Amino acid sequence: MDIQVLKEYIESILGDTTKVFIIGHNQPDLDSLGSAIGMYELMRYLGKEAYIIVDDDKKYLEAGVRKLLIDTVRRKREAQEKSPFIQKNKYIKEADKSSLVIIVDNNNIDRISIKDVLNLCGHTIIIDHHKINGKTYQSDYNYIDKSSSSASEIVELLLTAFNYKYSSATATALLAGMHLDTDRFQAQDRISDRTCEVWYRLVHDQKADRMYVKKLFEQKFEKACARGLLKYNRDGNKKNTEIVSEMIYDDKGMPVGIITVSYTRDKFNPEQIYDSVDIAKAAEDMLNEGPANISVVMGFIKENELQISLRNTLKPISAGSIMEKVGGGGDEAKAASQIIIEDGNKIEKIEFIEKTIRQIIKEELAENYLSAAKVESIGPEPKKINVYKR
Ligand SMILES: [Mn+2]
Repeated sequence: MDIQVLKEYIESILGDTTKVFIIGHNQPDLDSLGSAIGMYELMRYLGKEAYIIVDDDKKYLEAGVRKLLIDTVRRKREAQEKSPFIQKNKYIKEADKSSLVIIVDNNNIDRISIKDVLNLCGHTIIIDHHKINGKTYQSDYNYIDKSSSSASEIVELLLTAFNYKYSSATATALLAGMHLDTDRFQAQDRISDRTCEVWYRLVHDQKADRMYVKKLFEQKFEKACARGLLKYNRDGNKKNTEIVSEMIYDDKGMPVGIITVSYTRDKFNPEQIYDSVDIAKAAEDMLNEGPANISVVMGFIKENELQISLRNTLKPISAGSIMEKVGGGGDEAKAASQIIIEDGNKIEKIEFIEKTIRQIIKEELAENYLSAAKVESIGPEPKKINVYKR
């Protein structure tokens, strides 16, 4: 891919363009937001009225992303400029045939919030580094370079192709995007010589704030602490995690061992909204840190949407087949389900769902563990079944 071609394409259509709308994927990450901020600054430099569309509710954004977004708005306000960010409804009001939409860090049409109103604008461009697939949108010009570490890397190359000395704040946002998608420059296979050149320009020429980027990633750590609060008891006898032992029997019906299942949900703030990934990770943590062979974590991911994540270490139990019974799915080791909880007594409803899952697991164990000899660990960190000594 040649960045000059992208530059020339943008120049060729910009004369007829009045407004530019930049959009990353839904539930934006730091690369999506960082590359959007970079394109915003370029469009402003080229004299265009520009906007970044983020239609996600701020409170559901990942902590680091939310911080970068809020700090960007604050910085603009301090410089007496308007916020770059708008929501979908503003796009619908403002877009017309002289508008350009630039999609960054995404080429999947299902992952943009303005999918159904994309035809309001006259032109579209994609700038991305993800694989193309059946959902790839064919814009007027698709610049998709899989050899780039990140969309932020491509946007930096474009800024440089325009010979534009972008601000330190934009360098910082782009650096955050590259950090995320290269796993903080640990993922060797995603880093090229070009990645290193871009990094050098961001940090040394444009003075990206490396300490700030570090803090954005620490926000993730704070979330990990939130995960800890979800798992462990906060007060006296009340516990968020309950360990349940299920007996297993031999062929003669004699009890020969115990399988432990942990059930976790936030009993102190039952309506607390968690990140979907945190719930899944908490279920993994329960296997790695606790005595459980099977762990179940339940928590809200939206006001009325409950997620159940299940992790399992034992064959022939299948996490997927348990979750299928409550409308979800997965494989042997990992499975999940998302359930819409209509208004009414939410807590009662969660308790009922938990009871149902306990029953399903009990039945699943009864079906599969008539003989303890069948039990086989499928890891990742195998826990021994507590077998009775007789
Ligand atoms: Mn990316």
